[in-house]
Amino acid sequence: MSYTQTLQDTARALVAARKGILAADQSPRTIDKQLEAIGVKPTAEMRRKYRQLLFTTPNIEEYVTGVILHDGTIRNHTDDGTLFSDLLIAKGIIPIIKVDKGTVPHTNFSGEVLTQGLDNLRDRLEEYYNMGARAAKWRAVFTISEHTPSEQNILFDCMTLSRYAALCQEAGVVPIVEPEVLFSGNHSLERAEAVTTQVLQKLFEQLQWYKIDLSGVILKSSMVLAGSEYAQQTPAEEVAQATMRTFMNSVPKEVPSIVFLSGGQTPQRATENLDAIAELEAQEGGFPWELAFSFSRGIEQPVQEAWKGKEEKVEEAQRALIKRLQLNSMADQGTYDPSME
Ligand code: 5MM
Repeated sequence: MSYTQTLQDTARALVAARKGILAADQSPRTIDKQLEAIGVKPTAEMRRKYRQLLFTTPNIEEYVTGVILHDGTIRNHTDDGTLFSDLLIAKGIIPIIKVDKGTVPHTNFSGEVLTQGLDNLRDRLEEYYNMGARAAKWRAVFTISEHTPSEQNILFDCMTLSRYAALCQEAGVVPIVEPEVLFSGNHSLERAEAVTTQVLQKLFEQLQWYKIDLSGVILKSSMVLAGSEYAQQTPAEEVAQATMRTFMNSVPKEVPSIVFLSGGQTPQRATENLDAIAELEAQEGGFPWELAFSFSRGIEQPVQEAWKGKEEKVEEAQRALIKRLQLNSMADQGTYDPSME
């Protein structure tokens, strides 16, 4: 690969209007569970076939600016021997590499996890850059309960995200920082907003303290909504208001863009909430950041259900992918309607 871009160019390119980022970076453990759920025996070959189905979808580049890949996937090939990263670049899609190594229990803090993966990260980023990656992703995970997240958990993960961001920028790679506040739980909307605000304020305090260039960072965030087990589920308009209020209270304007994870919401609900955010943006006359989708389950669930590992269903699954991307593209502009489902 021989293309280069500045951090700011890459960050801008990743949130082009009407497009989003496909998060196809499930770890082998997660994708295997997803394959088993659709009746497919989980093997390295079926994981490869599934990613090939996604990345060879005709016209995917009309809706997708970047694809997040796991280490195993960026090294993988199509049937004709083309590296997945080269295939994406040829379509004008930026390969993004997930560089965290997942979570481990936070010793002395029951129910909490820390994200690991800083070992050898400088060398790994250099290798990924040479493979065409121009952005990376690191996900920290926060669980809301009566006693969590603890201040210690938030601080440690935000410091780690800052170190990751510094190494990325040094390597010419845009850090996508993903502090995911989990949707699962029985917390209220107010609690979700308070926790997300606390996490984001600490994150940006740490990023600035470690001298990260915020103009070359993308935030990947949860939407702010009551927990999945909470009796009163949050309507889309309230999700939009709470989410944007949270960002206004915590995300500096120098950050060029914010992308959303779907977090276990149904694909339709994630799209409806994205649409409500875009409608609010139009009413308010704009927000300081470009906003876009970066869903995994919210895009891929219908694709997996259509495919079920069957060769003869590949085209149908690709149509399901394009449909979900089109709906999210419309939601990104505030022109989605549930009747389009
Ligand atoms: C694809 O899921 C990513 C992480 O997977 P592992 O847990 O297997 O490491 C995840 O980081 C993803 O990129 C984002 O969180 C968005 O995923 P959802 O499904 O929430 O949109």
